[in-house]
Amino acid sequence: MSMTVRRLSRAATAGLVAAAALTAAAHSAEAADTLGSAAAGQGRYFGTAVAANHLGEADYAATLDREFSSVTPENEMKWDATEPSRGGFTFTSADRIVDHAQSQGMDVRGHTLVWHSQLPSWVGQLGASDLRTAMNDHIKGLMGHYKGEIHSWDVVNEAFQDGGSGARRSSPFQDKLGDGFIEEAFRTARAADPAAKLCYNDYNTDGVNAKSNAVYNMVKDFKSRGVPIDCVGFQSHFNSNSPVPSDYRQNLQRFADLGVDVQITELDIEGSGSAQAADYTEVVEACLAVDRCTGMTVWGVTDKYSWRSGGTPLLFDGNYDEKPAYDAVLSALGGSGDPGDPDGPGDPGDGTATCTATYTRTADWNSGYNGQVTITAGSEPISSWTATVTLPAQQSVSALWNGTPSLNGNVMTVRPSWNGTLAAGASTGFGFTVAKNGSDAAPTVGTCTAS
Ligand code: G2I
Repeated sequence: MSMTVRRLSRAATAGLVAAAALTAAAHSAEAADTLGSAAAGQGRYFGTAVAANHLGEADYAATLDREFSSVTPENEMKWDATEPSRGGFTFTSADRIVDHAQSQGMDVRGHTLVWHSQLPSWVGQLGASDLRTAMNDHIKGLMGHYKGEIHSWDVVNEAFQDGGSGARRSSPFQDKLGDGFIEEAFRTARAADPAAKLCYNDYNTDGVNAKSNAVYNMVKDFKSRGVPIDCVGFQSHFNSNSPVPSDYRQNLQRFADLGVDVQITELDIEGSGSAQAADYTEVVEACLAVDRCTGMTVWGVTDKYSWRSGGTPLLFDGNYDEKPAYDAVLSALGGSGDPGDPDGPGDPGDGTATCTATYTRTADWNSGYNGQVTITAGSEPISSWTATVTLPAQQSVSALWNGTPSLNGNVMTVRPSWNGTLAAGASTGFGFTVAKNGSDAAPTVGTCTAS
């Protein structure tokens, strides 16, 4: 009973907030975009993980409320938090997040129903038949409490092993119930809340590899047998050991082609400055390039509360200031920044447009070689760039592509052809073929200038 009352009052509140937001938007056509509004313009949500115990911090709540359109409780919906003893459900912290989100008109992602980690010890002590019942009861209890209030649930999280085997990870569920536990969890989940999208979620599945192949085969099998699955979550925790894979978009697309939505569920990228911004741009562009990529969630609001302490992997620094990565994401989403913010995107001509140019030899043969210059925008979007390439005296250029060259002796000044406009941190490049004429020396690339 009390659940129904809660739900009705939540729906009513959300409706009022949405109406207020529309009015505000109508009156402030010149206001800066936010991550949420820019993503909405692309038909996507832009979310963040949230911890209930930070909601009382004014800057945290203000940043959350301003920027994001979806929230995922970072820990509060996990099994240890919601059913610490068998049948003893507690939703206090999770309710706090859901109530907060709804009061701001944000959607909620549910994370997570069945996972080997953050599992109370009583679960691991059950025999197979009891465990099966407990798993289904947990799904019904948790999903039932939030029925109709969660846009997507991570039904099963991280059930596959890392490494090349593509095997299932050992867990009480896998070890006692066998491979069928995943399918059973999805069937139970569908019945518990038919309105929620049901996702399988994992990490190190972001590119094409043995682990993602195993998940892919499972999803394909589920779709062919009518097991209810709607989406696959790609956690996307990146750093220098685990960079954004070059086949990220292709991997998202192949899952989408199976007939499921894909979502970027726990995005964070260690690093800083323009390199981090460029990586974020790549991720956002990959999602936008895949029709069924319905939204992105970063794994936290601010660097200071990230689980990767020290890795500064998020979009806001510890003072809640927007990082270059923020500008890059906003810009990649097609949003424009605050005209009063000198470091925001959409401020061309503010004198801070920068770029870098790096050279690599991409092909080599006896009499010639191909060179490639990569142009990367700094922390501001740019609308044009200029790079110079000085060739060793004997050499001459016989072809150039993706740029407009003008030659002065052996100095070649290259400007964009079609590729002048770059988001903050984004890259393009031009290539050229050189006749060596007896000299194998490398050309020198001068400073890149941008406007
Ligand atoms: O590990 C990163 C993520 C990988 N994918 C699944 C996610 O659920 C997972 O999130 C992290 C949270 O960000 C951390 O906050 O999951 C961790 C646990 O596996 C969370 O850390 C735990 C700490 O280990 C506990 O000591 C702490 O009590 O957070 C708990 C609540 O603050």
